[in-house]
Amino acid sequence: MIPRNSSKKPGRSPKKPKVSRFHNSGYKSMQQQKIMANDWVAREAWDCNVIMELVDIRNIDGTRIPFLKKFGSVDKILTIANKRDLATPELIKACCDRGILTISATSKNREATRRQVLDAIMSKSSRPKIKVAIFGYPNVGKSTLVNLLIDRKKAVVSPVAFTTKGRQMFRLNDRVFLMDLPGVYPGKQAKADLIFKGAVNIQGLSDPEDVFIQLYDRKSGDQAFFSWLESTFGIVLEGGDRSDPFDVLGKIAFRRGFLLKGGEPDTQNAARLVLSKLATAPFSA
Ligand SMILES: Nc1nc2c(ncn2[C@@H]2O[C@H](COP(=O)(O)OP(=O)(O)OP(=O)(O)O)[C@@H](O)[C@H]2O)c(=O)[nH]1
Ligand SMILES: [Mg+2]
Repeated sequence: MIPRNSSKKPGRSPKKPKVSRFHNSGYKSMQQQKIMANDWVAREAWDCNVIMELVDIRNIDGTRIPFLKKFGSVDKILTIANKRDLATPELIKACCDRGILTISATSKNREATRRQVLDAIMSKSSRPKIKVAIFGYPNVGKSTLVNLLIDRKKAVVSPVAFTTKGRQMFRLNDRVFLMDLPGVYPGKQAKADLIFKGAVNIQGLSDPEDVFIQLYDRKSGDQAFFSWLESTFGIVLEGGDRSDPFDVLGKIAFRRGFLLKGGEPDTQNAARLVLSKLATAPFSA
């Protein structure tokens, strides 16, 4: 169904893909999943009363889904920034200044968070029954938020991107129904960008060292990045140590005991470890 107040009329309604066509084993299949998931977006966004766009507070603009606007009136879109516990006070303030609600779906203060989100949903629709579809990049915390809102651990949560494979409907109360959806992201993006956004299954990467080097080049002028490497992996990076990303990986490998036959550092494994830890780093690309 196309909403009456939709500014753009879509052409042909996209076909809903079969759940079995979704995959979760590496980068290539992730691209396939994205394309299929975009079909879901079209379908689900038309049918629901509120489109919740969950973004990562550490990279609000980088984790938005602009094409949601094509599938429903802008008034239906409710943008919420999650993972506030990982953000600096400056980031939180910038978000508030933009009028975006900030939450932490893993907060201990569950009832207050639930109330805030529920109020925001209610402010978007006055219908007797409200169907809310939750969209967002993989790993932004959609399923975690669903569990918080329904106060049960019904949606599967994990730090691996693309955990949710199909849509799942949950009843929040007599009035509000929530739909958890697979992660989506717009357009073709560099792998390094997606990793910084937590949208890549790191274990499925065949070239973690190459990706680490890309990230390293990008962050080489950022003191916060080096401080994070030092404190997270228990290494010391003096001026000269910073020039070669392989030296950094070598230090991390030795520190963690990742060694190959003959005592060489296993830099592939070290790179994979760094990339996976980025999901909880206090900064973004
Ligand atoms: N620190 C922190 N971690 C969070 C927060 N919300 C979710 N997470 C973590 O982020 C990871 C991903 O959470 P999910 O709820 O599975 O994310 P999702 O958006 O449903 O991911 P997909 O189903 O893969 O699209 C899990 O390890 C969560 O514990 C938060 O507010 N703060
Ligand atoms: Mg999920």
